[in-house]
Amino acid sequence: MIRRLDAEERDSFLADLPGWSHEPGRDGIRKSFSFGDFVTAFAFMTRVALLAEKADHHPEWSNVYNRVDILLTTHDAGGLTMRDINLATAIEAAAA
Ligand code: HBI
Repeated sequence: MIRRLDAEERDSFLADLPGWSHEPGRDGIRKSFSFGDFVTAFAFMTRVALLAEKADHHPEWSNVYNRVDILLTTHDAGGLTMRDINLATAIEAAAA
């Protein structure tokens, strides 16, 4: 079982994840992305879907037109783990 990160670890990783913030209610991290239009937003979601599948770690997310809201938390651990940090890092590259 992968372990949850403590607050100090979480805050130090968040410092390197621009725009991501802690969601206390779920002990996860969240970020809202906005793109030029729906198709660009959905293309981003497609890239993230493939990354998630490769990582066997999946986001909780919603899409409204050009916006994509993402929450990352580890269900198996009941909170934030390195799997979430690693996927957020990969998502940042996919958004670039
Ligand atoms: N995604 N966010 C998240 N949390 C999990 O615990 C998780 C997952 N994707 C697949 C997965 N676990 C598998 O290891 C099985 O536990 C379903």
